Amino acid sequence: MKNTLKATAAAATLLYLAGAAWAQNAVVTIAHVGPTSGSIAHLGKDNENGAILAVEELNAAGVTIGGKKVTLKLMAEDDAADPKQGTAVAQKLADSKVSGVVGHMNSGTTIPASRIYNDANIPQISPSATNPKYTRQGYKTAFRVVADDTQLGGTLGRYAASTLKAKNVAVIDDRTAYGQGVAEEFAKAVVAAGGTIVAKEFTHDKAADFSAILTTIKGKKPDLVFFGGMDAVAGPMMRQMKSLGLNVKFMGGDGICSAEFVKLAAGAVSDNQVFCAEAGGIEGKNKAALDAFKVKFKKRFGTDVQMYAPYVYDSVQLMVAAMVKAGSSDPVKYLPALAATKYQGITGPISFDGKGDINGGALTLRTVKGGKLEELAVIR
Ligand code: ABU
Repeated sequence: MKNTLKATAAAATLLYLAGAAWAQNAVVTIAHVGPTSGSIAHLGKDNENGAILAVEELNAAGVTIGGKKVTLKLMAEDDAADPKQGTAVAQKLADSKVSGVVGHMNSGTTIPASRIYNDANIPQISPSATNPKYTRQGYKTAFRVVADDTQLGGTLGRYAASTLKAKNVAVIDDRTAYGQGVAEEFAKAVVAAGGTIVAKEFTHDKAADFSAILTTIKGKKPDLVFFGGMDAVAGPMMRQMKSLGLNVKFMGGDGICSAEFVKLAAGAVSDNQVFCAEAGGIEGKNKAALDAFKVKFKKRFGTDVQMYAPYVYDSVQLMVAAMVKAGSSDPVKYLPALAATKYQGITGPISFDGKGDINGGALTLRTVKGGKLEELAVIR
């Protein structure tokens, strides 16, 4: 009995102390949304970790908004890369009146969620959704810090036809907003550069057996296969291509440009057979900050950056910088400062055009060599 009373008193003291600390600082809630469950959870978690690191560092450095010290709180949500779950999460965040949202990761969740954030006047920055439609809906709350699929698909299509000299090209997509969009842009660019699309097939984002479509494609004798989709599907697809003897060049957008793809496709990839592009890029001396981030990230989470964690980190940082500049975390007050952002991030300079897209977005073209992704060029 005595011990129970003691424990209760200790807990009450702790709660009182925590409450006192909390009371000193106003709490500003920023949300992050990505698929932290399902087949691309490794990418969702990568993004979420970028947000965690930014919030931890900002809180450690101290954030003052409108003359008041604030504590940032991260509300991290899982949309499982599912459009329905994405809108349910967006509604939850709108009801919670978060100050801003960084996410979602996928175009298929980002686009439907963006209507909910716009209706609730909550600023949203996507660090990785590349379907152009996201910023073409006229929403003042929608921002993107990476290049879009017009740039990605277009650049890859031109590279396939002009540099790799692919004449006959097969295209597969996973029927998601991202996969379908990037594949269409790629095919348009191939044709414009003089190539021929000899096959157009589709699968879905949870598929594991591609033998039927790959057999059809093999019969069309392509010299390159493009896949619009994510690494979790592309890895096994590459292995099945090898099993079928379809040993041609393989290309994809940012969705396959990860260490996870290389791991999943291990043993099926020859040097200079695979080409992909990340929807961002940085060169020269500006790279030092990104390299330092990667070291810090590994130390904090014990894992390497997969893909877009640095873009999430920058998104959180620049969102908070806009609040500081506006002297308010009220979206109505800081949204103009966000739209007018001129931010030097670890991923490069970030400012937005009238649609909310990054000005001068770059791409990093990569190939797989010696079992590792290797940079070929940064293209603007
Ligand atoms: N950009 C590739 C991954 C995210 C998406 O756009 O669906």
